[in-house]
Amino acid sequence: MKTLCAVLALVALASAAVAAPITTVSVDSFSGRLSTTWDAPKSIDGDTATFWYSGLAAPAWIVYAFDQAYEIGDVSITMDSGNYRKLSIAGVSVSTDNVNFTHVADFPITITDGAVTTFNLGGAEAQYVRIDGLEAFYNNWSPKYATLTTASDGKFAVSFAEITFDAIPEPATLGLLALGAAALIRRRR
Ligand SMILES: [Ca+2]
Repeated sequence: MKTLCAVLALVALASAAVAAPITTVSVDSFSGRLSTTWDAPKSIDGDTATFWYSGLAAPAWIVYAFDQAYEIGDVSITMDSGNYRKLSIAGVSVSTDNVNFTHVADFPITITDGAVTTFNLGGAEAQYVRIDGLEAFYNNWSPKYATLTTASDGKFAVSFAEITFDAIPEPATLGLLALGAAALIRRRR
């Protein structure tokens, strides 16, 4: 019974540790700059009413930087409301030196006003995460999805309101938690 309790305690601790929001995120660089109203840091200001708009300058891309390298789990993108060009496919790459980027995957993004899309990077190590706008939804003339190569007006642009990143705790952290749990269990005996 005590062993079962110990195992359950460890599982609970490990589960609780999975969601670890990275709060030290900054915009390292980005494409386009149509207006400071839609500047790139607006995508990490915690306000879903403000958004980054890449401007009419293909390709549309943005790089986020953390204070150190993390193993990245969930990434969530919140769509802006009312804008007529929205990111609908995000190409995601990671880097530890901001020079060599490794492509992780392309993720479809829900473009409904205010929609939150969460995808998982599977623990990819990154101090820098690059988002490439591969497809945008346009609803100014006739609604359509356009890619860099299919945009008929040659003015490809994307936008989104917020992005957040979660870190997967390192094994060392989990080890410390396990030691703490073991110590607690021992004290109770
Ligand atoms: Ca915002």
